[in-house]
Amino acid sequence: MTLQYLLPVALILSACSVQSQSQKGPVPAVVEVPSRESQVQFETYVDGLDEPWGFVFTGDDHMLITEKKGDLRIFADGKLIGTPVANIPTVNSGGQGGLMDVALDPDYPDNKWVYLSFSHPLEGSSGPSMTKIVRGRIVNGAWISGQTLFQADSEDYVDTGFHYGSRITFDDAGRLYFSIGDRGLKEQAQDLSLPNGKVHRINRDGSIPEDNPFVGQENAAPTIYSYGNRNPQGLIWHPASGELWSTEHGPRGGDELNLIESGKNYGWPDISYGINYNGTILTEYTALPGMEQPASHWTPSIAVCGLDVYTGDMFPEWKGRLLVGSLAYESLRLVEVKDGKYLGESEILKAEGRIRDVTTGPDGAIYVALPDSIIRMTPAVD
Ligand SMILES: [Ca+2]
Repeated sequence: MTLQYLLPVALILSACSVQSQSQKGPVPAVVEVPSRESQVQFETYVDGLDEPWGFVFTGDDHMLITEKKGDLRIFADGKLIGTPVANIPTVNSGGQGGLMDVALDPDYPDNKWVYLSFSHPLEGSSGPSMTKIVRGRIVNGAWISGQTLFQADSEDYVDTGFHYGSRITFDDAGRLYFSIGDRGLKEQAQDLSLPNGKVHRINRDGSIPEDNPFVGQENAAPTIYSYGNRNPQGLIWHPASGELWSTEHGPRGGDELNLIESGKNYGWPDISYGINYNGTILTEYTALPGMEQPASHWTPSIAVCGLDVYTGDMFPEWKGRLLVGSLAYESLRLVEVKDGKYLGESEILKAEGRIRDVTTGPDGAIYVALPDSIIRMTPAVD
């Protein structure tokens, strides 16, 4: 499908520059962000962490937590175990790399599979690296039965320390989605033969779903689900709507909320609401034919990281809304979406530290990873 689809688009691009000018700015930036901070209170839940990147509940008061430097920590019965999990894969923790997301199999109570994403070095713990996905089980504090589910070709490993993406989520059929950022090589986000700048979809055992959009297409990686994604560090399947949502970092401005759909092109770097970090123009286009618009964008950037759907009962009116973390603004946003559209947002936490990850707990509280801790947010008591 896609070669026929791409070639006409390339022709249209050159013919349509006047028309696309008139398409500029069809999606307004987020402006109104009322505060609902007074509706919540919070307490420290896990202390003594070193740059937690991802975390997941394995039961009430039980968690697995990744630390960027390369440790997987166990929180059990309300206590952080001193010794990290033994024998997990070696990471390249340089730059933005490290041990990144952790997720549980949809049938975890039965099969105990734990999934990890990390910046995998070709050799040792430095040098060329790429996002890799593995699964294994944790028995007596050690990683066992490890399986590689996704690993890029070694010639596609790169020496930058940027934009690993790395979020993992599962849909209701149990298929695994993960993101890889553009690794700082922006043009490669449009190259379907390369793994970076994409959202990927695989089965839980690492096999490739037959209905993936680029299966059977020459010079396209069959794991690719969407492309033109700069650095998605938020990715979540919405259990009620069946939609796949992503937040991705823009350059300077242009952080995006995207509804990710099969085979679609999210435009990076050909369209963006952002500019280069040095203030120069990155692209004159915010919209072009054949490229998806974000559902909304944050300009200036808030540095979006971590995304979940609120699914608990503690805040009944927030059910189904997105929880969006922000590094630079140290802000947790509650975002309302409906039928794939952005409806608005409010701020429910501010200035407690850079937010790397967020999740609804089994008790319905909201848990947020800060630079050295995880906090628990509950309804404010009058
Ligand atoms: Ca985009």
